[in-house]
Amino acid sequence: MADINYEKARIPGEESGIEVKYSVCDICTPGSHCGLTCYVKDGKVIKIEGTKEHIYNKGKLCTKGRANRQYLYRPDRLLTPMKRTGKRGEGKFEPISWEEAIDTIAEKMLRSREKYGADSVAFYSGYTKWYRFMFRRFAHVFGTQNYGTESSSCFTSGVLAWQVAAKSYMIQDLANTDLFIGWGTSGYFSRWPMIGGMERGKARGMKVIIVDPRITPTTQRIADLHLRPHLGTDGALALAIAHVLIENGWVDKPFIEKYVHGFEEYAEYVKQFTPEKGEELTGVPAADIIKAAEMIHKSKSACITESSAPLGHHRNGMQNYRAIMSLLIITGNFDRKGGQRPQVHSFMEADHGYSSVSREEEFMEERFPHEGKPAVGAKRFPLWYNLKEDMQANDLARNILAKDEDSVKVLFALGMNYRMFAQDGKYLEAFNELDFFVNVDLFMTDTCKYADIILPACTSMERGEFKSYAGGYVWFTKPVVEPLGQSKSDAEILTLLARKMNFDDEYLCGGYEKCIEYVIRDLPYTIEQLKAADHPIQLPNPEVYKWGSTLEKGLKTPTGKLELFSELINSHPEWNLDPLPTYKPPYSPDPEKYPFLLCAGTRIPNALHSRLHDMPWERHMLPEPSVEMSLEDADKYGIELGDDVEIITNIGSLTFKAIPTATVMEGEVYIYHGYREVDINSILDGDNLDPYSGFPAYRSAYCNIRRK
Ligand SMILES: Nc1nc2c(c(=O)[nH]1)N[C@H]1C(S)=C(S)[C@@H](COP(=O)(O)OP(=O)(O)OC[C@H]3O[C@@H](n4cnc5c(=O)[nH]c(N)nc54)[C@H](O)[C@@H]3O)O[C@H]1N2
Ligand SMILES: Nc1nc2c(c(=O)[nH]1)N[C@H]1C(S)=C(S)[C@@H](COP(=O)(O)OP(=O)(O)OC[C@H]3O[C@@H](n4cnc5c(=O)[nH]c(N)nc54)[C@H](O)[C@@H]3O)O[C@H]1N2
Ligand SMILES: [Mo]
Repeated sequence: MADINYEKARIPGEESGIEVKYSVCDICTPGSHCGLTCYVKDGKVIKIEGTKEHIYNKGKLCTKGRANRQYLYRPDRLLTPMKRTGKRGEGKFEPISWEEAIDTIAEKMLRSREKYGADSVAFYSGYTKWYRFMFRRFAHVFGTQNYGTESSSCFTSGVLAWQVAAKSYMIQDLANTDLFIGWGTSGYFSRWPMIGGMERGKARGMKVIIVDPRITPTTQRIADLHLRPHLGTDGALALAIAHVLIENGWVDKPFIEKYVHGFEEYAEYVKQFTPEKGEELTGVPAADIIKAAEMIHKSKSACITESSAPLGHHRNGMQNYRAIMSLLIITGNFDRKGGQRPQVHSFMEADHGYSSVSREEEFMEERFPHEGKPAVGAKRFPLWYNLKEDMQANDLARNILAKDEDSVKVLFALGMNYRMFAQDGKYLEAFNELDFFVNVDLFMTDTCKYADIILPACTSMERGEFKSYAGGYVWFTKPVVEPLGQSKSDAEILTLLARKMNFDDEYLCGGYEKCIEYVIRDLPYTIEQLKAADHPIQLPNPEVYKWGSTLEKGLKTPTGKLELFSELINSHPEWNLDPLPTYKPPYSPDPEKYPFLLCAGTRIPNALHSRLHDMPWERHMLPEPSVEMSLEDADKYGIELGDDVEIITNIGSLTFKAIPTATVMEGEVYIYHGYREVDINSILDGDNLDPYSGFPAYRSAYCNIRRK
């Protein structure tokens, strides 16, 4: 039975005119781009399925991926370049030719560079990542450090936390560990492939601790121990667990002596975080804090999930992250099988078995304008700038509205969605101050309505791109249909502009494939060979990481050791940041007025940020912007399912439909973001940012609730 090729059986005969072609879904993040089997007739995709032969999804697709055909043919797809004819935000545009669009954009950018300097132009990318290696270099060749992305709010906080400690980014070794700590993990909704790893781990006897204020399918089906701290109190929980580990001598002393810097200071600081104090600060019972420490002690190895959002989206997010990761450092679970191991932070090659040096990173760094003015946000978030050297996009609206000599005047964006920012109304105000604004998107979004020129991008099904997957799998996709209307891939748009502006860069002027050749030059395959395949192919000898090799080579931190006490931070007293992973509770503007903790953004299966709310298949699963709250609070306030509930913050108020649920703790409310009609980010405080990372406190904002 296993050998039957069902796909063949499903395909109607040749005379039907239906062709089967293969692509990828790029609705979520690279590395998790699932294979799509597209049935194409008369140049149109008529049906989509998950590709059975694809190494990553093996025939499956999630609720979002299933809707790729609706995504491709959404009625508001942009089909031509357009220029604004009405007021900003009004939505009045007229079509123009590509030639006029590229000429105008190049001229405006060059003129601004000449008049005010290259840093008066900023380049921004929304969630999409496949072109970013080109885009970053593009900004640098233009001459500005002002390149920033949605990663100003996603994932990077954890990367920075590890960089402070180890100078390299680390991820969990889920496949080999004895104890997996899912710290803010609900993979069934946000990262289903990770759930596979957790289920396989359970089957071989791996133990699981999940740290999540809510009850989720993961806490119910997978956790051996479920810890429920209040939102944003994770740092205190980690320090209390560390207290128990140190008090009992459950730490790896030889490892600490050899590899760790600052243990004495850290141990001294941690003394105050007794289990009882931990309970008081987090709500997690002292007995469970002790139990978690015992589980870590009894396991031969332990690792902690890297978190892109739930740990970073707090004013104290990065310090909490550091406190959590310190648990691995003091127990020696670093660069050890089953613990945490180094990984190159790359969108296309990390850990994919063919490069020990990141060519992608090299490609992006090569042209960095070191002599240029420091990027937007450098002064306000110096640690971010020191480690990342990008614009911190959460500072962009402030920068523009300041209207001084440092202000950005021209903004060129690929897929910008202003609603991703806290207090996003400031971004609209800022757009109004710009001399010139270009946005490139698939759809006519509300952000596009503020642009002077809009350019139409195309989806993954209409372009070819290089893909790689863990285990040494590589591929170059082919378009399954022609780009709709006059739309073009983002990479092609960058190439057109690079040529128009006479960039002295053979790669950017040469186009996407030329850039990819640079990145994959160590591969034994050419792009043509990769294109000839229908599915990712495995490299003959994928590289396998040698455990301990990073420690052996020596870390690139100031002391060459794992730093619990950061000498980088210590050497910059003017930053006003703490060298130790100290704890501060989430910030409330007024605890009496705003007694509820608000978490805005915890993932739902049928949406990805702003992308899918406008698609019927996805929208019908949760038609109205809603707020989840505890049954106790619903009772107290007389609120029932479907009632209108007003959410009030220090910035404003909005009305959502109530979903009382037993999964949420008393005193907390949960809302998903990205809706056009009721946008939670419009009432979150845009200055409530983490001073270490610049991340907004989307998940420990404070509010009040009122039944309407
Ligand atoms: N309240 C709250 N806010 C949050 C978060 C949260 O948890 N809570 N999460 C934060 C996080 S982690 C993230 S990652 C961000 C997400 O940040 P966003 O960047 O807002 O993500 P999206 O809405 O998915 O995509 C942005 C735009 O890209 C367009 N797009 C899609 N594909 C392409 C393409 O191929 N080319 C081009 N040019 N455009 C394309 C989409 O149509 C959309 O308009 O939001 C952040 N904001
Ligand atoms: N369906 C869907 N999938 C997505 C996305 C999407 O929008 N929709 N977005 C993608 C992106 S950009 C990202 S960044 C990832 C995020 O992916 P994850 O990090 O997995 O996502 P979340 O669902 O935001 O958070 C996971 C769990 O953390 C809990 N949590 C929230 N706040 C806290 C806290 O303060 N402490 C602790 N310990 N737990 C907390 C939540 O209750 C939730 O159950 O998801 C990706 N996948
Ligand atoms: Mo994200």
